Amino acid sequence: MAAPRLVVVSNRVAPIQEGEPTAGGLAAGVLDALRQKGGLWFGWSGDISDAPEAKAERTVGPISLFTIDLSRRDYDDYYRGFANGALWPVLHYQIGLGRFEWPEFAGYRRVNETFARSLAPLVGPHDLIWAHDYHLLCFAEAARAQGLSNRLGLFLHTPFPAPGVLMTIPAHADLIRAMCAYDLLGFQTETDRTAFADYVLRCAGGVAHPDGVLDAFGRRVKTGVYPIGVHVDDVRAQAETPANRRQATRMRANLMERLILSVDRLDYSKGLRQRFAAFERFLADYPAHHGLATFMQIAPPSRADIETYQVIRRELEAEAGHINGRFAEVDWVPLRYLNRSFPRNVLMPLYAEAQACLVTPLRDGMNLVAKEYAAAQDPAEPGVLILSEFAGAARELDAALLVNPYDEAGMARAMDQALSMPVEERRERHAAMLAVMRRNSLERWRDRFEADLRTGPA
Ligand code: ADQ
Repeated sequence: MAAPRLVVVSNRVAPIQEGEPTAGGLAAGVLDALRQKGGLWFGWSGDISDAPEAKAERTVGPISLFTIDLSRRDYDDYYRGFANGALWPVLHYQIGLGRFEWPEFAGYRRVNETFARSLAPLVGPHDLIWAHDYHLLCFAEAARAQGLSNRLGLFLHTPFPAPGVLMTIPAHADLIRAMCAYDLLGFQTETDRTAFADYVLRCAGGVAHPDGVLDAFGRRVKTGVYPIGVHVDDVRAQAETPANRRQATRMRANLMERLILSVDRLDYSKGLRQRFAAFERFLADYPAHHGLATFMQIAPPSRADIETYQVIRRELEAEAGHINGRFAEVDWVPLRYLNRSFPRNVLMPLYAEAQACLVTPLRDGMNLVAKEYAAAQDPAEPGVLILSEFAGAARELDAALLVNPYDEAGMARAMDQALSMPVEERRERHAAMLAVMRRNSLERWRDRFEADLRTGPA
Protein backbone atom coordinates (compact mmCIF):
# COMPACT_ATOMS: atom_id res chain seq x y z
CA MET A 1 0.00 0.00 0.00
CA ALA A 2 1.27 3.50 -0.84
CA ALA A 3 2.34 5.67 2.10
CA PRO A 4 -0.50 7.86 3.32
CA ARG A 5 -0.51 11.38 1.90
CA LEU A 6 0.69 14.18 4.14
CA VAL A 7 -1.60 17.15 4.67
CA VAL A 8 0.01 20.10 6.42
CA VAL A 9 -2.09 22.80 8.04
CA SER A 10 -0.55 25.99 9.37
CA ASN A 11 -1.64 29.57 9.92
CA ARG A 12 0.28 30.70 6.85
CA VAL A 13 1.45 28.73 3.84
CA ALA A 14 5.07 29.69 3.26
CA PRO A 15 5.77 31.43 -0.03
CA ILE A 16 7.42 28.78 -2.19
CA GLN A 17 9.22 29.29 -5.47
CA GLU A 18 10.43 26.29 -7.38
CA GLY A 19 14.19 25.94 -7.13
CA GLU A 20 14.55 28.73 -4.55
CA PRO A 21 15.96 28.11 -1.08
CA THR A 22 13.29 28.61 1.57
CA ALA A 23 13.36 30.14 5.01
CA GLY A 24 14.31 28.11 8.05
CA GLY A 25 12.30 26.14 10.54
CA LEU A 26 8.77 25.08 9.89
CA ALA A 27 8.88 25.95 6.21
CA ALA A 28 12.11 24.08 5.49
CA GLY A 29 11.15 20.96 7.47
CA VAL A 30 7.66 20.70 6.09
CA LEU A 31 8.66 21.46 2.54
CA ASP A 32 11.26 18.73 2.48
CA ALA A 33 8.66 16.22 3.54
CA LEU A 34 6.14 17.46 1.01
CA ARG A 35 8.70 17.63 -1.81
CA GLN A 36 9.82 14.06 -1.27
CA LYS A 37 6.44 12.44 -0.94
CA GLY A 38 4.03 14.96 -2.38
CA GLY A 39 1.12 16.29 -0.40
CA LEU A 40 -1.03 19.22 0.41
CA TRP A 41 -0.39 22.39 2.39
CA PHE A 42 -3.33 24.39 3.65
CA GLY A 43 -3.51 27.74 5.44
CA TRP A 44 -4.34 31.42 5.40
CA SER A 45 -3.22 33.34 2.30
CA GLY A 46 -2.16 36.35 4.37
CA ASP A 47 -4.88 38.40 2.63
CA ILE A 48 -7.91 39.99 4.20
CA SER A 49 -10.96 40.04 1.99
CA ASP A 50 -14.73 40.22 1.94
CA ALA A 51 -14.93 36.73 0.47
CA PRO A 52 -13.11 35.05 3.32
CA GLU A 53 -13.46 31.48 2.23
CA ALA A 54 -12.25 31.94 -1.34
CA LYS A 55 -9.79 29.14 -1.98
CA ALA A 56 -6.75 29.53 -4.15
CA GLU A 57 -5.02 26.44 -5.46
CA ARG A 58 -1.50 26.30 -6.78
CA THR A 59 0.84 23.41 -7.39
CA VAL A 60 4.58 23.54 -7.00
CA GLY A 61 6.06 20.22 -8.12
CA PRO A 62 4.29 17.48 -6.16
CA ILE A 63 2.86 19.93 -3.61
CA SER A 64 -0.66 21.36 -3.78
CA LEU A 65 -1.14 24.62 -1.95
CA PHE A 66 -4.59 25.71 -0.84
CA THR A 67 -5.15 29.02 0.86
CA ILE A 68 -8.12 30.92 2.19
CA ASP A 69 -8.49 34.60 2.93
CA LEU A 70 -9.75 35.90 6.26
CA SER A 71 -12.32 38.59 6.88
CA ARG A 72 -11.24 41.70 8.79
CA ARG A 73 -13.24 40.52 11.80
CA ASP A 74 -11.61 37.07 11.74
CA TYR A 75 -8.18 38.61 11.45
CA ASP A 76 -8.83 40.95 14.39
CA ASP A 77 -10.33 38.30 16.67
CA TYR A 78 -8.25 35.29 15.75
CA TYR A 79 -4.84 36.57 14.67
CA ARG A 80 -4.33 39.95 16.33
CA GLY A 81 -6.66 39.09 19.18
CA PHE A 82 -6.54 35.69 20.82
CA ALA A 83 -3.55 34.08 19.05
CA ASN A 84 -1.10 36.96 19.34
CA GLY A 85 -2.67 39.17 22.01
CA ALA A 86 -3.50 36.49 24.59
CA LEU A 87 -1.96 33.14 23.75
CA TRP A 88 1.53 34.08 22.51
CA PRO A 89 2.49 36.14 25.59
CA VAL A 90 1.18 33.53 28.03
CA LEU A 91 2.87 30.64 26.21
CA HIS A 92 6.08 32.67 26.66
CA TYR A 93 5.42 33.31 30.36
CA GLN A 94 4.71 37.04 29.77
CA ILE A 95 1.41 37.01 31.62
CA GLY A 96 1.51 40.77 32.21
CA LEU A 97 1.29 41.32 28.45
CA GLY A 98 -1.62 38.91 27.86
CA ARG A 99 -4.96 40.54 27.09
CA PHE A 100 -7.89 38.14 27.00
CA GLU A 101 -11.36 38.80 25.54
CA TRP A 102 -14.01 36.06 25.22
CA PRO A 103 -15.27 37.33 21.81
CA GLU A 104 -11.72 37.04 20.47
CA PHE A 105 -11.46 33.50 21.76
CA ALA A 106 -14.77 32.77 20.00
CA GLY A 107 -13.21 34.25 16.83
CA TYR A 108 -10.17 31.97 17.25
CA ARG A 109 -12.46 28.95 17.43
CA ARG A 110 -14.46 30.25 14.49
CA VAL A 111 -11.35 30.46 12.30
CA ASN A 112 -10.20 27.00 13.42
CA GLU A 113 -13.67 25.80 12.32
CA THR A 114 -13.36 27.63 9.00
CA PHE A 115 -10.02 25.93 8.41
CA ALA A 116 -11.53 22.52 9.18
CA ARG A 117 -14.62 23.13 7.04
CA SER A 118 -12.58 24.34 4.06
CA LEU A 119 -10.06 21.54 4.33
CA ALA A 120 -12.53 18.65 4.85
CA PRO A 121 -13.51 18.19 1.16
CA LEU A 122 -9.83 18.11 0.14
CA VAL A 123 -8.86 15.29 2.47
CA GLY A 124 -8.88 11.56 1.69
CA PRO A 125 -9.72 8.97 4.35
CA HIS A 126 -6.12 7.82 4.87
CA ASP A 127 -4.36 11.18 4.76
CA LEU A 128 -2.20 12.13 7.73
CA ILE A 129 -3.03 15.64 8.90
CA TRP A 130 -0.19 17.53 10.53
CA ALA A 131 -1.14 20.89 12.05
CA HIS A 132 1.38 23.44 13.26
CA ASP A 133 1.61 25.82 16.14
CA TYR A 134 -0.40 27.85 18.59
CA HIS A 135 -2.85 29.19 16.02
CA LEU A 136 -4.47 25.78 15.64
CA LEU A 137 -4.97 24.40 19.15
CA CYS A 138 -8.72 23.97 18.43
CA PHE A 139 -8.34 22.66 14.88
CA ALA A 140 -8.60 18.92 15.61
CA GLU A 141 -11.79 19.39 17.63
CA ALA A 142 -13.26 21.32 14.70
CA ALA A 143 -12.07 18.69 12.20
CA ARG A 144 -13.69 15.90 14.24
CA ALA A 145 -16.92 17.90 14.23
CA GLN A 146 -16.65 17.93 10.41
CA GLY A 147 -16.57 14.13 10.52
CA LEU A 148 -12.85 13.73 9.81
CA SER A 149 -11.55 10.58 11.49
CA ASN A 150 -8.02 10.88 10.06
CA ARG A 151 -4.89 10.75 12.18
CA LEU A 152 -4.42 14.32 13.38
CA GLY A 153 -1.21 15.65 14.93
CA LEU A 154 -0.12 19.05 16.20
CA PHE A 155 3.44 20.24 16.62
CA LEU A 156 3.70 23.22 18.97
CA HIS A 157 6.64 25.43 17.95
CA THR A 158 6.33 27.60 21.07
CA PRO A 159 6.92 26.65 24.71
CA PHE A 160 4.04 25.17 26.68
CA PRO A 161 3.83 26.87 30.09
CA ALA A 162 3.35 25.43 33.56
CA PRO A 163 -0.35 24.95 34.45
CA GLY A 164 -0.46 27.95 36.81
CA VAL A 165 0.70 30.19 33.97
CA LEU A 166 -1.61 28.69 31.35
CA MET A 167 -4.54 29.14 33.71
CA THR A 168 -4.20 32.93 33.48
CA ILE A 169 -6.02 32.43 30.16
CA PRO A 170 -9.65 32.19 31.27
CA ALA A 171 -10.43 29.72 28.45
CA HIS A 172 -7.67 27.30 29.52
CA ALA A 173 -10.00 24.34 30.07
CA ASP A 174 -11.54 24.73 26.58
CA LEU A 175 -8.09 24.86 25.06
CA ILE A 176 -6.82 21.71 26.73
CA ARG A 177 -9.99 19.80 25.92
CA ALA A 178 -9.63 20.86 22.28
CA MET A 179 -5.95 19.85 22.21
CA CYS A 180 -6.91 16.38 23.39
CA ALA A 181 -8.88 15.88 20.16
CA TYR A 182 -5.52 15.40 18.41
CA ASP A 183 -3.99 11.91 18.24
CA LEU A 184 -0.46 13.24 18.64
CA LEU A 185 0.83 16.37 20.36
CA GLY A 186 4.48 17.19 19.70
CA PHE A 187 6.54 19.55 21.87
CA GLN A 188 10.03 21.02 21.51
CA THR A 189 11.33 19.90 24.91
CA GLU A 190 10.47 17.56 27.76
CA THR A 191 9.76 20.61 29.95
CA ASP A 192 6.95 21.62 27.58
CA ARG A 193 5.55 18.11 27.30
CA THR A 194 5.58 17.64 31.07
CA ALA A 195 3.80 20.96 31.60
CA PHE A 196 1.01 19.83 29.28
CA ALA A 197 0.79 16.40 30.92
CA ASP A 198 0.73 18.04 34.37
CA TYR A 199 -2.32 20.06 33.43
CA VAL A 200 -4.10 17.05 31.96
CA LEU A 201 -3.36 14.83 34.97
CA ARG A 202 -3.83 17.33 37.79
CA CYS A 203 -6.43 19.74 36.44
CA ALA A 204 -8.47 17.67 33.98
CA GLY A 205 -8.65 14.25 35.66
CA GLY A 206 -6.57 12.57 32.94
CA VAL A 207 -4.69 9.28 33.27
CA ALA A 208 -1.10 8.66 32.13
CA HIS A 209 0.13 5.52 30.34
CA PRO A 210 3.65 4.60 29.23
CA ASP A 211 5.29 6.37 26.26
CA GLY A 212 3.62 9.73 26.84
CA VAL A 213 0.11 8.42 26.18
CA LEU A 214 -2.66 10.22 28.07
CA ASP A 215 -6.36 9.47 28.43
CA ALA A 216 -8.57 12.51 28.93
CA PHE A 217 -12.02 13.74 27.89
CA GLY A 218 -12.87 10.26 26.59
CA ARG A 219 -9.98 10.33 24.13
CA ARG A 220 -6.47 8.94 23.95
CA VAL A 221 -3.65 11.25 22.90
CA LYS A 222 0.05 10.57 22.56
CA THR A 223 2.47 13.29 23.63
CA GLY A 224 6.09 13.37 22.50
CA VAL A 225 9.23 15.49 22.29
CA TYR A 226 10.52 16.36 18.81
CA PRO A 227 13.19 19.08 18.96
CA ILE A 228 13.23 20.91 15.63
CA GLY A 229 16.63 21.08 13.94
CA VAL A 230 18.39 22.66 10.96
CA HIS A 231 20.09 21.29 7.85
CA VAL A 232 23.59 21.53 9.28
CA ASP A 233 25.47 21.00 6.02
CA ASP A 234 23.23 23.33 4.01
CA VAL A 235 23.74 26.13 6.52
CA ARG A 236 27.52 25.70 6.45
CA ALA A 237 27.52 25.54 2.65
CA GLN A 238 25.51 28.78 2.45
CA ALA A 239 27.90 30.41 4.89
CA GLU A 240 30.88 29.35 2.82
CA THR A 241 29.80 30.07 -0.76
CA PRO A 242 32.59 32.31 -2.12
CA ALA A 243 30.22 35.05 -3.31
CA ASN A 244 28.47 35.07 0.04
CA ARG A 245 31.75 35.12 1.87
CA ARG A 246 33.04 38.06 -0.12
CA GLN A 247 29.92 39.94 0.79
CA ALA A 248 30.39 39.17 4.46
CA THR A 249 34.06 40.11 4.39
CA ARG A 250 33.15 43.44 2.80
CA MET A 251 30.58 44.03 5.51
CA ARG A 252 33.10 43.00 8.08
CA ALA A 253 35.69 45.47 6.79
CA ASN A 254 33.28 48.16 7.88
CA LEU A 255 32.86 46.70 11.32
CA MET A 256 35.24 46.47 14.20
CA GLU A 257 37.43 43.52 15.08
CA ARG A 258 35.07 41.77 17.46
CA LEU A 259 31.58 41.29 16.16
CA ILE A 260 28.79 40.16 18.48
CA LEU A 261 25.69 39.32 16.44
CA SER A 262 22.02 38.90 17.28
CA VAL A 263 19.27 38.00 14.82
CA ASP A 264 15.63 37.89 15.87
CA ARG A 265 12.14 38.78 14.86
CA LEU A 266 11.35 41.94 16.79
CA ASP A 267 9.38 40.30 19.58
CA TYR A 268 9.30 40.94 23.33
CA SER A 269 9.81 37.22 23.99
CA LYS A 270 13.28 37.46 22.43
CA GLY A 271 14.64 39.51 25.35
CA LEU A 272 16.02 42.35 23.23
CA ARG A 273 15.50 45.05 25.86
CA GLN A 274 17.36 43.02 28.49
CA ARG A 275 20.07 42.23 25.92
CA PHE A 276 20.62 45.90 25.08
CA ALA A 277 20.89 46.66 28.78
CA ALA A 278 23.41 43.82 29.19
CA PHE A 279 25.48 45.21 26.30
CA GLU A 280 25.49 48.60 27.99
CA ARG A 281 26.69 46.88 31.17
CA PHE A 282 29.38 45.08 29.15
CA LEU A 283 30.66 48.38 27.79
CA ALA A 284 30.65 49.91 31.25
CA ASP A 285 32.30 46.95 33.01
CA TYR A 286 34.80 45.83 30.35
CA PRO A 287 36.34 48.98 28.82
CA ALA A 288 39.15 46.91 27.26
CA HIS A 289 36.73 46.12 24.42
CA HIS A 290 36.07 49.79 23.60
CA GLY A 291 36.93 50.65 20.03
CA LEU A 292 37.08 46.95 19.14
CA ALA A 293 33.74 45.30 19.87
CA THR A 294 30.58 45.93 17.89
CA PHE A 295 27.18 44.51 18.71
CA MET A 296 24.96 44.14 15.65
CA GLN A 297 21.28 43.50 16.29
CA ILE A 298 19.24 42.50 13.25
CA ALA A 299 15.55 42.59 14.12
CA PRO A 300 12.90 43.17 11.47
CA PRO A 301 9.51 44.27 12.81
CA SER A 302 6.92 41.54 13.11
CA ARG A 303 3.21 41.71 14.01
CA ALA A 304 3.57 45.46 13.66
CA ASP A 305 -0.15 46.16 14.04
CA ILE A 306 -0.21 44.84 17.62
CA GLU A 307 0.41 47.48 20.24
CA THR A 308 2.87 45.59 22.45
CA TYR A 309 5.08 45.20 19.37
CA GLN A 310 4.98 48.94 18.66
CA VAL A 311 5.97 49.63 22.25
CA ILE A 312 9.02 47.34 22.19
CA ARG A 313 10.12 48.84 18.89
CA ARG A 314 10.02 52.38 20.30
CA GLU A 315 11.83 51.30 23.46
CA LEU A 316 14.64 49.64 21.54
CA GLU A 317 15.17 52.61 19.26
CA ALA A 318 15.48 54.85 22.30
CA GLU A 319 17.81 52.42 24.06
CA ALA A 320 20.08 52.04 21.01
CA GLY A 321 20.37 55.81 20.76
CA HIS A 322 21.13 56.05 24.45
CA ILE A 323 23.92 53.42 24.34
CA ASN A 324 25.61 54.91 21.29
CA GLY A 325 25.20 58.40 22.73
CA ARG A 326 26.93 57.28 25.89
CA PHE A 327 29.83 55.27 24.44
CA ALA A 328 30.42 56.04 20.73
CA GLU A 329 33.65 57.67 19.58
CA VAL A 330 34.23 59.51 16.30
CA ASP A 331 35.65 56.28 14.85
CA TRP A 332 33.58 53.68 16.72
CA VAL A 333 29.85 52.99 16.97
CA PRO A 334 29.36 50.18 19.50
CA LEU A 335 25.79 49.19 18.62
CA ARG A 336 24.29 48.73 15.19
CA TYR A 337 20.58 48.19 15.22
CA LEU A 338 19.14 47.08 11.87
CA ASN A 339 15.39 47.07 11.74
CA ARG A 340 15.07 44.93 8.65
CA SER A 341 15.38 41.37 7.51
CA PHE A 342 18.13 39.89 5.37
CA PRO A 343 18.07 36.96 2.95
CA ARG A 344 19.74 33.77 4.09
CA ASN A 345 22.64 34.15 1.67
CA VAL A 346 23.60 37.31 3.53
CA LEU A 347 22.73 36.07 7.00
CA MET A 348 24.61 32.76 6.99
CA PRO A 349 28.03 34.20 6.01
CA LEU A 350 27.48 36.94 8.57
CA TYR A 351 26.93 34.26 11.23
CA ALA A 352 30.23 32.71 10.14
CA GLU A 353 32.02 36.04 10.53
CA ALA A 354 30.72 36.84 14.01
CA GLN A 355 32.98 36.02 16.99
CA ALA A 356 29.94 35.64 19.19
CA CYS A 357 26.21 35.28 18.79
CA LEU A 358 23.89 36.51 21.53
CA VAL A 359 20.68 34.49 21.61
CA THR A 360 18.95 35.48 24.82
CA PRO A 361 15.18 35.05 24.63
CA LEU A 362 13.17 35.28 27.84
CA ARG A 363 11.45 32.11 26.56
CA ASP A 364 11.61 30.41 23.20
CA GLY A 365 10.19 27.15 21.91
CA MET A 366 13.50 26.23 20.31
CA ASN A 367 15.28 29.17 18.61
CA LEU A 368 16.73 28.20 15.28
CA VAL A 369 19.06 31.19 15.10
CA ALA A 370 21.14 29.51 17.82
CA LYS A 371 21.37 26.31 15.79
CA GLU A 372 22.03 28.13 12.52
CA TYR A 373 24.81 30.14 14.12
CA ALA A 374 26.52 27.02 15.44
CA ALA A 375 26.07 25.21 12.10
CA ALA A 376 27.52 28.14 10.12
CA GLN A 377 30.83 28.22 12.02
CA ASP A 378 34.19 27.17 10.62
CA PRO A 379 35.08 24.18 12.85
CA ALA A 380 38.74 25.24 12.88
CA GLU A 381 38.00 28.78 14.06
CA PRO A 382 34.48 28.78 15.49
CA GLY A 383 32.71 31.64 17.23
CA VAL A 384 30.99 31.38 20.59
CA LEU A 385 27.26 30.97 21.14
CA ILE A 386 25.85 32.77 24.17
CA LEU A 387 22.48 31.17 24.78
CA SER A 388 19.59 31.81 27.15
CA GLU A 389 18.83 28.90 29.42
CA PHE A 390 15.14 29.59 28.65
CA ALA A 391 15.43 28.78 24.94
CA GLY A 392 14.41 25.24 24.05
CA ALA A 393 17.75 24.98 22.21
CA ALA A 394 19.59 25.15 25.55
CA ARG A 395 18.43 21.59 26.34
CA GLU A 396 20.53 20.30 23.45
CA LEU A 397 23.21 23.01 23.07
CA ASP A 398 24.47 22.89 26.64
CA ALA A 399 28.02 23.37 25.32
CA ALA A 400 27.11 27.00 24.58
CA LEU A 401 27.77 29.69 27.18
CA LEU A 402 24.42 29.47 28.95
CA VAL A 403 23.11 32.66 30.52
CA ASN A 404 20.07 33.89 32.39
CA PRO A 405 18.53 36.66 30.22
CA TYR A 406 17.40 38.51 33.36
CA ASP A 407 20.99 38.70 34.65
CA GLU A 408 22.59 41.76 33.04
CA ALA A 409 25.94 41.33 34.79
CA GLY A 410 26.04 37.61 33.91
CA MET A 411 25.37 38.33 30.24
CA ALA A 412 28.02 41.09 30.20
CA ARG A 413 30.50 38.62 31.71
CA ALA A 414 29.60 36.03 29.06
CA MET A 415 30.27 38.57 26.27
CA ASP A 416 33.71 39.26 27.70
CA GLN A 417 34.36 35.53 28.10
CA ALA A 418 33.21 34.80 24.54
CA LEU A 419 35.49 37.43 23.02
CA SER A 420 38.46 36.19 25.03
CA MET A 421 37.92 32.44 24.76
CA PRO A 422 40.93 30.37 23.59
CA VAL A 423 40.49 28.57 20.29
CA GLU A 424 40.79 25.06 21.84
CA GLU A 425 37.81 25.70 24.11
CA ARG A 426 35.83 27.21 21.23
CA ARG A 427 36.52 24.14 19.09
CA GLU A 428 35.53 21.77 21.86
CA ARG A 429 32.26 23.54 22.56
CA HIS A 430 31.48 23.83 18.86
CA ALA A 431 32.17 20.13 18.17
CA ALA A 432 29.83 19.13 21.00
CA MET A 433 27.05 21.32 19.61
CA LEU A 434 27.55 20.06 16.09
CA ALA A 435 27.34 16.45 17.23
CA VAL A 436 23.96 17.04 18.91
CA MET A 437 22.64 18.96 15.92
CA ARG A 438 23.63 16.22 13.52
CA ARG A 439 21.82 13.71 15.71
CA ASN A 440 18.68 15.83 16.09
CA SER A 441 18.52 16.90 12.47
CA LEU A 442 15.56 18.48 10.74
CA GLU A 443 14.98 15.17 8.91
CA ARG A 444 14.80 13.33 12.21
CA TRP A 445 12.30 15.85 13.62
CA ARG A 446 10.02 15.35 10.65
CA ASP A 447 10.44 11.59 10.29
CA ARG A 448 9.86 10.85 13.97
CA PHE A 449 6.76 13.03 14.10
CA GLU A 450 5.34 11.51 10.92
CA ALA A 451 6.08 7.96 12.08
CA ASP A 452 4.39 8.55 15.44
CA LEU A 453 1.43 10.17 13.74
CA ARG A 454 1.08 7.19 11.44
CA THR A 455 1.23 4.72 14.35
CA GLY A 456 -1.19 6.72 16.49
CA PRO A 457 -1.57 6.66 20.24
CA ALA A 458 -2.81 3.07 20.67
P1 ADQ B 1 10.57 32.19 15.54
O1 ADQ B 1 10.05 32.81 16.79
O2 ADQ B 1 10.32 32.95 14.30
O3 ADQ B 1 10.02 30.69 15.36
P2 ADQ B 1 13.46 31.29 15.32
O4 ADQ B 1 13.41 29.85 15.56
O5 ADQ B 1 14.61 31.94 16.01
O6 ADQ B 1 12.17 32.05 15.83
O7 ADQ B 1 13.62 31.72 13.78
C1 ADQ B 1 13.03 31.08 12.73
C2 ADQ B 1 13.75 31.44 11.39
O8 ADQ B 1 13.64 32.81 11.05
C3 ADQ B 1 15.25 31.13 11.43
O9 ADQ B 1 15.55 30.27 10.36
C4 ADQ B 1 15.95 32.48 11.24
O10 ADQ B 1 17.09 32.42 10.41
C5 ADQ B 1 14.88 33.32 10.60
N1 ADQ B 1 15.06 34.70 11.09
C6 ADQ B 1 14.91 35.13 12.35
N2 ADQ B 1 15.19 36.44 12.43
C7 ADQ B 1 15.55 36.84 11.19
C8 ADQ B 1 15.99 38.08 10.62
N3 ADQ B 1 16.13 39.15 11.38
N4 ADQ B 1 16.27 38.13 9.28
C9 ADQ B 1 16.15 37.03 8.54
N5 ADQ B 1 15.76 35.83 9.02
C10 ADQ B 1 15.46 35.73 10.31
C11 ADQ B 1 9.13 29.81 16.06
C12 ADQ B 1 9.39 29.63 17.55
C13 ADQ B 1 10.82 29.18 17.79
C14 ADQ B 1 11.10 27.91 17.00
C15 ADQ B 1 10.67 28.04 15.55
C16 ADQ B 1 10.73 26.71 14.82
O11 ADQ B 1 9.14 30.85 18.24
O12 ADQ B 1 11.05 28.96 19.17
O13 ADQ B 1 12.48 27.62 17.05
O14 ADQ B 1 9.34 28.51 15.45
O15 ADQ B 1 10.04 25.71 15.51
